[in-house]
Amino acid sequence: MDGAMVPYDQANVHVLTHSLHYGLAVFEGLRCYKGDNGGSAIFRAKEHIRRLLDSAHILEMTIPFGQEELVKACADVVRVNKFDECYLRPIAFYGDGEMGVVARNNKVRVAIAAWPWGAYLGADGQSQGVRLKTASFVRFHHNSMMPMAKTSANYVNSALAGYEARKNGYDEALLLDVNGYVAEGSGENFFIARDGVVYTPPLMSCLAGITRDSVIRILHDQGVTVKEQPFPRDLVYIADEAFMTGTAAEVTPVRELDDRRIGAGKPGPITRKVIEVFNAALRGRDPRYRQWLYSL
Ligand code: PPE
Repeated sequence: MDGAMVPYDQANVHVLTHSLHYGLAVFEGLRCYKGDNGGSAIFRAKEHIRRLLDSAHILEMTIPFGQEELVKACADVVRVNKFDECYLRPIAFYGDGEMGVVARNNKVRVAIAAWPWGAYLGADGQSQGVRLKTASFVRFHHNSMMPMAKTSANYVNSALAGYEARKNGYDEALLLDVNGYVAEGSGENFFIARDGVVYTPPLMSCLAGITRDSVIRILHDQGVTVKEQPFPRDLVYIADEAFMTGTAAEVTPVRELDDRRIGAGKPGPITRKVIEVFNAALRGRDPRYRQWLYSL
């Protein structure tokens, strides 16, 4: 925290922490995996920290550490906790001092936490596929919030949609953009496959997911055509396959949207192949993707 290693009980902030009140914080989520060779590695650490710095740039927030220092700090946090697998959460936020929405002189604080985190959408969901509901809340336009920045404030929209879906008995929400096209899940990017072609929404109204990028690369390497283009919810209803991607969710198959079964209602061949190659990449089994691993 702020450059020093501190025990959990001392990693505290004041209740007047500016970002707690106004949501001006940027964060990341990374996973560290134990490789087949016995050593652990953080998946695409540099890319995640780059996105953290990009998110801060969008907010005009100056993080007092560089990319290399932050990547190294992530590795240190895993090491001192003696984890071989975990989730990592770097966050940068304005500390206490001045109050008021536009106060900008408070110190920018940076913390990195780590904890073990299992299947984000449940173990059954990860193996059998999850059930989604189209959210009544629309994913915000780039001129009201900044979907490309991973800001804490953006997650109010995600939480509203995510709670709504779960309260109604679904596993997760699918949010549409202001034009009515599919945007993303509350914490995941979204893909469908139809007739062997994979579609995912372009980088409009959604986060530039690092898992999304990894999966697109994997699909290209498998010779599968990936089209980054807008599509509506009814194309999802008639898709052969669907899946969500995210650091927490990894690659999670989707078996239903709005009570319509997608394809055979179970993980399809393209989804299963992506999961297989992705898992091999995470654990250092596939030499093509070794440069994605930051070894501890
Ligand atoms: N969209 C959103 C809105 C999102 O929050 C995430 C990650 C993604 C897409 C996928 O991005 P990436 O992780 O780079 O592939 N969501 C994070 C937060 C989850 C949470 O509940 O906290 C995550 O997966 O770490």
